[in-house]
Amino acid sequence: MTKRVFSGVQPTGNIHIGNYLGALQQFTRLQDENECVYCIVDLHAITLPKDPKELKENILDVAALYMAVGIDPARSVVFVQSDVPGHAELAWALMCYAYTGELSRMTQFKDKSRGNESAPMGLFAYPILMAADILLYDSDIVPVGNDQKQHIELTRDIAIRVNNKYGDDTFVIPEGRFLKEGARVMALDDPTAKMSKSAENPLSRISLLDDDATIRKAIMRSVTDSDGEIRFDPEGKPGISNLLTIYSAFSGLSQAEAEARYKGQGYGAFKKELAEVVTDALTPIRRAYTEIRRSEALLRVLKDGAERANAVAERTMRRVKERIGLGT
Ligand code: AQP
Repeated sequence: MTKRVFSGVQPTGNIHIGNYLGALQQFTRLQDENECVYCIVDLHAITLPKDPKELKENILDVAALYMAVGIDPARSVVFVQSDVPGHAELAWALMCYAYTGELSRMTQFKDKSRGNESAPMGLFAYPILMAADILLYDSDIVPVGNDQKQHIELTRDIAIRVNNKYGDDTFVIPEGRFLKEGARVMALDDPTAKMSKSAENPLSRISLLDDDATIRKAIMRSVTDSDGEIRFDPEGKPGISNLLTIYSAFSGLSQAEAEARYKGQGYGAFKKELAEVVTDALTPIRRAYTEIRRSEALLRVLKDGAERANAVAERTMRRVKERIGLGT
């Protein structure tokens, strides 16, 4: 039976190779055998303040990037979250079944709020909106990076809780889909932290739209260690291990094959070849992006996607409201 796949990316600029390897690359692969729904999650983006003009542009940037990496709107539903009202509506209902204790334990909230009492409520409630995004489409599979594991678990817990109260077929219980390699790409300037869009240092990441010179510079300056051996050991050698992960993801070689290939060579030579492998892979994406971003078809794709998504969302909301006892 065909499975329903759902996932999303925030329109916050600087989409990087962590987002690509952890999420986007899986999105394109899953299209062949599943019914896929891919969202640009703009409601999530406002959990931290954004410039309205910039946000609008970033929404279209991510939509164009989706297609540039190979998401095909003829096969998959591509749309913007705030164009489908069911996301916010279901999030409110789920909020009434989630516990403040379980949300307080979310590491992403703890990292981003750092105990600040004026952290926005949206930052705290973000995982519930994510649960609504997923459950609204009766999703079976959710391809995401490792950093989202905890939020997927929470989604499952809330869905099971609601099902226990109102009937097993209220929500489909989704499963996270994580890659073995590339599920957590680390920052180039600090391989103990995950690569992130919002990190201050632009050389901490490789953005999909960076030019070749910037990519080379970021890789050549990446933090490694002083023992000079190219070996996969995330605990002892986080920098080199991260570079090997990136190399293997872009070259198609396994980590062991990559390790064997560079055994006995210096870090400089390895980094140079890594930069080549990465720029070779990203150049066609950048070219496709430029063309799609200029095209008038982009807005039509998003409008059509929102209509298709809304049809599914309205069906789910009717079911959920009926079970809970809401409405006339
Ligand atoms: N470093 C990463 N390695 C692998 N996967 C990653 N993802 C994010 N960072 C890495 C995955 O990318 C998808 C989209 O992420 P998002 O846009 O929803 O936001 P995020 O997880 O908050 O991404 P960032 O880059 O870390 O942004 P900031 O700095 O704003 O917090 C998700 O599937 C995510 O797992």
